[in-house]
Amino acid sequence: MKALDGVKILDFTHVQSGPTCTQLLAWLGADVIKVERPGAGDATRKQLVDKPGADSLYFTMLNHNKRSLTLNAKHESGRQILERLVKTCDVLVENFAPGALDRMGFTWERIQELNPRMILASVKGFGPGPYSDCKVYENVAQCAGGAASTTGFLDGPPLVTGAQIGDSGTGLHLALGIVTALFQREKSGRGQKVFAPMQDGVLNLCRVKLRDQQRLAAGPLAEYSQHGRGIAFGDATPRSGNDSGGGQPGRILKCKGWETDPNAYTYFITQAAVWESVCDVIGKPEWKNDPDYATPAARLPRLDQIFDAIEQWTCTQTKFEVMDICNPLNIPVGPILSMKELAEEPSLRETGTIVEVDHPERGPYLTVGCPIKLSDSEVEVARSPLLGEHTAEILRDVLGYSDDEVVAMLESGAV
Ligand code: CAO
Repeated sequence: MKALDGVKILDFTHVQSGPTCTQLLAWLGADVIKVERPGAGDATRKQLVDKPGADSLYFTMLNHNKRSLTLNAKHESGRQILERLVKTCDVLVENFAPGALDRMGFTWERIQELNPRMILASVKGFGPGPYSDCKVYENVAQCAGGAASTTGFLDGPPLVTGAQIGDSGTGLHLALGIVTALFQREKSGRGQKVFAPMQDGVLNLCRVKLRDQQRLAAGPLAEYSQHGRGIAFGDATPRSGNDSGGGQPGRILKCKGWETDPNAYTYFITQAAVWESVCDVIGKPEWKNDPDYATPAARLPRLDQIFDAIEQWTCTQTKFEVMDICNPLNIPVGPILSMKELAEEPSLRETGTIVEVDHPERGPYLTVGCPIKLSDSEVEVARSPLLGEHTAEILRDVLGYSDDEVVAMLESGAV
């Protein structure tokens, strides 16, 4: 048994934000029926193609454990099939451009008429306001949600991050909204709308930067490196390079081999509680009792000097040796791991976080499995569906059409 066994999801999502959400629900046991345009399908099937003719990794890695139904929502019979799916399913998830679902004839009012228990879950770029009509992709959301203005170095331009906080981050927010609405429906008997705007999701993940925005009114942000460098703060939360986001100063520092290996670095946090151990490890025992270094407040204006000294030591060790030496002393450090290292990490394979999947068109490939582990709802990662692979099966088994009706629909171009 899986946590979401019996929950039927009508999955009208495409690209990344919506598919991340429905993939997660599928892993947790929901029956996810992905609706795609006949002949074309989700645009990502043919984006960033690495094996000609095969579905791309972009698509396969976001659509595991789903079934694919091709259906032309603008064809009269296609619309009728969709209506039956709305009546049968528990949740409709979509991330079309604003207004597209309404233009298909599926307004919230119509959906409620068809199925008052239906949960309608949507991702859009923005919530109500000046930009609500805009189409939005990942990096636009990172920029509009406050991530880009607070990422990067002080003397450089705003930066987007590799973590897809706009798309996958919003997909996670949406998934939580959906299971919460399912939980509420148990008591209320009614469906509801669940809405996760990407700007809001990114801003939620940048919460600490809005914290700092307000702290600016009380004076300079002493834990930011620019403070120690005597650089004045402006009126908005600045970019802070690799400074740690909390009250314990940290930086990315070079390790042995950095001259040739772009990832020979470690993150190093000078947590106050273990300062004396840090002094011993880096060969600066005299700093333990020196009033310029002994307290966190005294150290804040000297962070450049302190991290230079720590880096002189980290440069003598590999990033893994730094980890081995510091961990037993409770000094928080973390190696900068490349995607190659993560892909090859045995412990991630063992926990199902990195999974090898076989695919009929492309052969075996690696993917990221479910990052949330439930002790009573085990996840088996199954390959993504081929375009329309389950069309006939869904029409027959989920909607109860006869074989003849299925053939007629296939011939009409509705599916
Ligand atoms: N049958 C018939 N028509 C279909 C269909 C189907 N099965 N599936 C999609 N369509 C139609 C839609 O109805 C829409 O038609 P109209 O505009 O004529 O009403 C059309 O296909 C295009 O849909 P779209 O506007 O959503 O797609 P797009 O490629 O132009 O835009 C995107 C993509 C992602 C920018 C936009 O969908 C969007 O802003 N979504 C919300 C935010 C979001 O999720 N962004 C993250 C995406 S990942 O980076």
